[in-house]
Amino acid sequence: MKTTRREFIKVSSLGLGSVALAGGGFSLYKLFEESSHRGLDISKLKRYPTYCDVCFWKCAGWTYVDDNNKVKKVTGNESDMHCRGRLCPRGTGGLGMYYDEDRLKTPLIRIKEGGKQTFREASWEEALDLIATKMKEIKSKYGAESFALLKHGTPGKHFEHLFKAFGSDTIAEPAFAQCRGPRAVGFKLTYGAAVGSPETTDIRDSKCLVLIGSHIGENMHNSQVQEVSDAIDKGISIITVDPRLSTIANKSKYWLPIRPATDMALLLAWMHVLIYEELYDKKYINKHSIGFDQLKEHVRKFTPEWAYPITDIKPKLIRETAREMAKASPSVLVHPGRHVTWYGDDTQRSRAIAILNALLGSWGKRGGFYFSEKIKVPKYPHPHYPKPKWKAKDLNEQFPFAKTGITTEVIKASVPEEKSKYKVKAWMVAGTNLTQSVPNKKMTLKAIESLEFLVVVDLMPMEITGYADVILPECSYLERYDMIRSSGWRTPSIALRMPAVEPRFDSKPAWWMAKQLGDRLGLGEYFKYNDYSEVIDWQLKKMGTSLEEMKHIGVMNFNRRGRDLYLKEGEDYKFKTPSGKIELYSKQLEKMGFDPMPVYEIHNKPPKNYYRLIYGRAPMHTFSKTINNPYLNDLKDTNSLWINPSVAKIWGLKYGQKVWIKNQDGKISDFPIKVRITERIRWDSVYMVHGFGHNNKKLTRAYGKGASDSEMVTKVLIDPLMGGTGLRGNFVTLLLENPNKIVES
Ligand SMILES: Nc1nc2c(c(=O)[nH]1)N[C@H]1C(S)=C(S)[C@@H](COP(=O)(O)OP(=O)(O)OC[C@H]3O[C@@H](n4cnc5c(=O)[nH]c(N)nc54)[C@H](O)[C@@H]3O)O[C@H]1N2
Ligand SMILES: Nc1nc2c(c(=O)[nH]1)N[C@H]1C(S)=C(S)[C@@H](COP(=O)(O)OP(=O)(O)OC[C@H]3O[C@@H](n4cnc5c(=O)[nH]c(N)nc54)[C@H](O)[C@@H]3O)O[C@H]1N2
Ligand code: SF4
Ligand SMILES: [Mo]
Repeated sequence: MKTTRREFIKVSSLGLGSVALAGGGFSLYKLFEESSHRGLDISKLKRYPTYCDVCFWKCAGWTYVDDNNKVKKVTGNESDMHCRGRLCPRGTGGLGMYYDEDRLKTPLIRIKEGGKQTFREASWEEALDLIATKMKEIKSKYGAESFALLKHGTPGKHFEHLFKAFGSDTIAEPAFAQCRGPRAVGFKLTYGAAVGSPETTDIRDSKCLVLIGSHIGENMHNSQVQEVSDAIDKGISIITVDPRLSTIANKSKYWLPIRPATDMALLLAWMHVLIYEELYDKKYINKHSIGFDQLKEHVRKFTPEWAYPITDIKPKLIRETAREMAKASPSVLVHPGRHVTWYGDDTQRSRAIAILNALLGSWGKRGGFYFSEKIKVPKYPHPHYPKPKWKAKDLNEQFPFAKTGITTEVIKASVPEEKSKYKVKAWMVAGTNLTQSVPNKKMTLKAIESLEFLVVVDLMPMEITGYADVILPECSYLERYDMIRSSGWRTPSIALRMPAVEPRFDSKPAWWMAKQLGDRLGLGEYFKYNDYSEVIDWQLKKMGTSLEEMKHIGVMNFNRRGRDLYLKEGEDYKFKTPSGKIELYSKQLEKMGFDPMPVYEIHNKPPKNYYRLIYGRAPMHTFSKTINNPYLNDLKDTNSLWINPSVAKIWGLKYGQKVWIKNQDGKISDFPIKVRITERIRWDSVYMVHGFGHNNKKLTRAYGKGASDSEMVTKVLIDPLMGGTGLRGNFVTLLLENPNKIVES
């Protein structure tokens, strides 16, 4: 690996330089892919199909291995629509997940030694026996339901099967209430359908793309970035609304540096212009929607002049951008965003985005939103799951539109003093670093303290593993089979992930752990296979292919069998809403006592000397999980705090100076963060990339590098519709001296 690593360092400095020059992840992308291929003759290598696990876009690719079974590189699969033959910088750096020497190497069990707690190495037999015993014990004491599964990604899916067989559907993941839940609910309420993942956004053929915060290019979802890049070449007009000049804002025709937390006012003003200037798609609205008259009345007073003092966006610019969208209609996309849990009124903001798209006639239209199609993977036979007495979603009673588990509600149900309908006593955590990804860490730690048992399945010694009773080391995605990836897309497609090499150390795949536990719990009927490849082969044969064939091609694309990609001229279409129409006015919301049409809510402003903490992605990292990756860490090993020059002047800050941050509740960052003084951020906000500031020393590259935005999120703005946890209601001030030192002296 030595030579590859040396080459990587060279590449990384090159890549970073180019980002600085071109101001964006778009160029980094190309460079990274090209340079990582340099000097390696792949024709001599064996290759195995996989789909990437560095983020959840799941790009299909190939893992290349030499004659000594050394993994040499991962590349994109040419036939795959998620990646179109090219992995993003993170995907290319996925090798680092395999090669990271800090990886968990063996099962670990917490013990007490001389009055102190520590972990000791254990055999798989011992660790699995202990977990199975605890699962049985918890089940007989409190019922299987009180053993919760908190998960994210593919490992979680295998344990989901185990938990359901065991009798627990107390299952939740941060992808809902901390990520795209409000979007799913907002679009479902309006169109009867969600935009899914990958999103059904037809960026490729769009003439105008409106991005509300969504920072594509830093948010590096592969084919989406490529489609934007192509659309830019074709002259797409982009309107970016962001308090920060993001990479994409820099490439946009319009950048609207909005005052944070006021997007709803802008959305309403845009609707006002479209309706009162009669720019909306009348035919589409008449044919497909209900509630237009109410909407028209509702937005009458929301003029651009009304929105100006709220948003800081000039009326002329609001009108001009609304006209720009109308000009492109229906090939226009107001992007629904993805991480949308911002200010607690997020489902309503998503509704506003959905309604704006309806006014532009873009749902079901080329260049707007297309109808995706997916292939169902046949279920491998197993007995019915037992019916649990209660499920995670029963903890959500006060959130009528949450149809799935909410991580924070499961956590709350684990704290004895907190009110909740049912109680949770034990957790399995798989593939989620809860203390970094779920806000209000204090509550999470309180829950953990009260648990009778905690198992963590992870690849790395992340923060969450430090709290476990038992740690199970999963092998990386390059070393394992997983479920078939079936994607809803313009055309259906499937992809295979298979091991390219044996697992390093004493790590194992999640499917194997789930089966072993199932067998120990007397649930063998649910796991009637010796190797997961048998399940995959069975499923693939039912789908008209086989494991053998998929090993050669990696990806199979199918023809569409269902409806057309777009609505035809004059087509009658029944939306899956109660009325069968696009619901501009929502009776469903009204019935439950919520605003049937989105309204603007005033959110707190920063107190004096405090700034709103906003955060986002860096193109070369995924959340907290890649910070220790040797290759990606080479590209970016710390984050910085973006501060406007006028603010820097008040504080007398110099570029690169280290500061500590303190939030409105007195929470101080564990580590200092370097200041980046830039006009690219508004004066009322500071910005940082999420995922840094690791405090587990076992992460040798990531420990103590940069600060954690998650630690600062102590105030959570809950979405009353679906329990989403708005994370952007926190304000920070700066500490120029080391506060920890002051305490010590
Ligand atoms: N490289 C990389 N790419 C990723 C990921 C990753 O970890 N790394 N994660 C993936 C996942 S799971 C998700 S959910 C997506 C998230 O990606 P997005 O949905 O694009 O992210 P957001 O966090 O919603 O948006 C961040 C942007 O919002 C701006 N912003 C902050 N406050 C406001 C505001 O009040 N109004 C407006 N208009 N803008 C505001 C910030 O300045 C920043 O530019 O990214 C995906 N892509
Ligand atoms: N403050 C703040 N909070 C956020 C966000 C934010 O931007 N700021 N973003 C939110 C969003 S959009 C999302 S989607 C969530 C993401 O939340 P998470 O998915 O929890 O993200 P990570 O913190 O990266 O945790 C992933 C965990 O999976 C482990 N892992 C990696 N590979 C494997 C594997 O192969 N097997 C197993 N078993 N484990 C593995 C990693 O080591 C890590 O511990 O966070 C949300 N929370
Ligand atoms: S977008 Fe990048 S990190 Fe995500 S799956 Fe694709 S290649 Fe991997
Ligand atoms: Mo997310």
